Amino acid sequence: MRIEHIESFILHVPVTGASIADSTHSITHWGVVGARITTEDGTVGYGFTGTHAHLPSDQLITRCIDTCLAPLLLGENALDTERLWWRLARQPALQWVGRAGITTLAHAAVDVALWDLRAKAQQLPLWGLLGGAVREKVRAYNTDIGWLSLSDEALLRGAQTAVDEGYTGIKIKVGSSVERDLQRLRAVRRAVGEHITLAIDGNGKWDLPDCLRFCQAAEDCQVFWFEEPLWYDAVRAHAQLARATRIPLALGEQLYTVDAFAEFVGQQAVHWLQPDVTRMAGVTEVLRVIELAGAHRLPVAPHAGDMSQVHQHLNFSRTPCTVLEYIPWIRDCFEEPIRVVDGHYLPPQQPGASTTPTPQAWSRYRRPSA
Ligand code: 0YR
Ligand code: MG
Repeated sequence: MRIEHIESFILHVPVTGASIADSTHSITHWGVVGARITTEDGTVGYGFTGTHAHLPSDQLITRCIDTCLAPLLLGENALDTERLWWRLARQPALQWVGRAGITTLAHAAVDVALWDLRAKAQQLPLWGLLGGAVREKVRAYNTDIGWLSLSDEALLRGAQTAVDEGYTGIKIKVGSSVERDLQRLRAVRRAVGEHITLAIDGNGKWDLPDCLRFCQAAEDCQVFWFEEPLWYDAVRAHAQLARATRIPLALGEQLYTVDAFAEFVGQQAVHWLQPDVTRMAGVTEVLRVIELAGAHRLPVAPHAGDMSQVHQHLNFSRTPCTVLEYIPWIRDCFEEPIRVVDGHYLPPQQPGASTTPTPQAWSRYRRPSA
C-alpha cells in the first residue's frame, strides 16, 4: 500500500455549552488537527491530535505534518507502522528541534492515520487488527458533568443525570481552592451515593502541600483516583504524595513517551496510567505504555484527548485498559461515532480506527491549515 498523498486538516468543534473550564484551561472549541493519507489503491486513512482550537498553534502542527513528516512518508508502504514510526521519531534534524511537543502531536496524527489505513486494508475495526475483543463492552466514566466552570447546583444536577443515564462512574474537576473543591466533592458523593465510582482531576494545578491537605481531608470520600494532582513531570512529588495518601493517583495525559511513564512507574508515583494516542506519538507508542502497565499489574484508563474515537479500540483489545473517559464534544463529526449505552461503550463495527470525519463536519468546522 504505497503512500501517494498526505494532507493536513484542522477542524474546530464547539464544546458542550458555550465553554468549559478545568483548573488550567478554559475553552470554547476542541481542535481536531490531523492528517489524511491516501494510498495508491485509493484507501484513505485519517488520524488526528487534540488541541484547544488556537489557530496559530494548530497551524504549527499542520505545517510540521505537511513540510517535515509528509516527505518522509511519500512512496513508503503504509502497512509498515512500526518501521515508519521509527523513521519519523528518529529523523535527526526533527528530533533535534522537537523530542516532545508540536512534532510529537504531528507524529501522533500521522501514526493514527497509518493504523486507520492498516485496519481498513484488513477490513477490520482497529480492535480486531489489534488482536480481537477481550471484553464485550467497556465501562465509561463521564467527565462532561464535572467542569469547574459549573455552578454547584449544575454540578449536582449533572452528576445525578449521569447516574440516571446508567453511568457507574463520574469524574469531577478540582484545583480551584482546597476548601471549595472539598465541599463540592462531598456534595457530589452525598448526591450519587456510595456505589458510584467518583474520580477527581486537578489538571496539574496544585503544589504538594495543597495536595496533601486535600487528600487528608478527602480520605473518607472514596475517591477512585486523584488525577494530575501535581505538575505533569514532577515524578518525586507524585511519589511523595502517593506514599502519604490512600487515594490512588492517576496521570499521563501530558506525557509524551513510554520513558516518562516508566519513570513514574519505577518511582511508584502512579497507580492508573492514562496515555493518550493524540499526545504521545500515536497508537504505536501507547501500545508500549500498555505493555509496561500490564507488566507491573497497573490498570490503564486512556485519556479522552481524542474524545475516545480511537481509544475505545484499545479498551476493547487490551486487558489492562479497564475503563474509558467519556466526553462527547467531537463524537458527531465521525462516520462511526462512539456509542455509549447504559454507561458502557459498544464496540465499533466499521473497518478502521473510527477516525473518518463526515462530509458535514468537514465543511462546517474546517479551518485553513496554512
Ligand atoms: C480541557 N481529561 C481532561 C479538557 C480533559 C481536559 O483541556 O480537555 O480537562 O481532557 O483532563 O481527563
Ligand atoms: Mg485529565
